Amino acid sequence: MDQILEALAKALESGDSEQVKSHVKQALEQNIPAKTILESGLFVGMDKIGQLFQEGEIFLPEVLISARAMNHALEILEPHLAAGDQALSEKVVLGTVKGDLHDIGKNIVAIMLRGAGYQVIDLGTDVTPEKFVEAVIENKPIAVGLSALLTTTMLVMKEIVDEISKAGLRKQVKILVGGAAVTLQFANEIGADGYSDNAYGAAALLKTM
Ligand code: B1M
Repeated sequence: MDQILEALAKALESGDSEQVKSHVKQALEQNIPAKTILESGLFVGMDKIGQLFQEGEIFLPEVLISARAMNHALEILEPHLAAGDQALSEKVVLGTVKGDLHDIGKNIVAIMLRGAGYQVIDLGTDVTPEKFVEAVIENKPIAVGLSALLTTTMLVMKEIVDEISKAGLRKQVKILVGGAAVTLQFANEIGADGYSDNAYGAAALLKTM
């Protein structure tokens, strides 16, 4: 098991989509749980990419290529990650905030929420506060999920909470925040209802709200 996950992390690090897809399939054939493949293979590779990028060993194009390979891997893993239990009619509006293009974590959160039975309205990346407000009015979700990976863009989360309040919609929706830069303390400071540092926690937390 360790060998295949190690090979998967390495393939992701080198941005080799074909190898990544093949290793993910092999790992599933070996009955390695999807959650383990994600956490002990793909996340390990992605963390290494982040480290190399920070040290100036690799540059944005390489990061982007690995991110694409990660999204291919997620497509294969999605049916195995999402248990797809009872279909709830409740909706969740989800997006990466304005100025931020990171969507891998947000996509995993979407998979876990769908798996928990929520209907996810995924607004994508670089989503303005106005778009979040429009989506709440249009879809009447029970919750809004905000993702941000940058210390600069996490500040937009406060703008979104404020815009939702100004539109008189705050009591209608729970606001859940997450992403590498975000902390529980920050979530409390901006008046969000919940914070999770991972996608599984996000779905579980919503169930308790
Ligand atoms: Co960027 N990037 N990046 N990047 N990138 C980081 C975040 C960085 C930490 C890298 C580094 O320097 N070590 C750094 C941020 C520094 C900071 O602000 N503190 C950084 C930077 C600086 C940048 C640029 C500014 C670089 C530049 O242009 N000079 C630029 C910004 C572009 C923009 O957004 N405007 C940029 C660009 C990119 C790419 C486009 C090349 C690419 C993104 C591609 C894509 O997403 N489609 C990219 C990538 C891939 C990364 C790293 C390497 C990996 C991010 C990732 O996908 N992680 C990242 C380094 C790192 O994080 N180690 C880095 C895997 C993912 C599963 O984790 O997203 O944290 P994460 O999601 C987790 C949890 O956080 C949580 O659940 C997920 C799964 O468990 N979660 C939630 C996420 N959202 C949630 C929402 C919730 C609840 C939980 O509730 C709603």
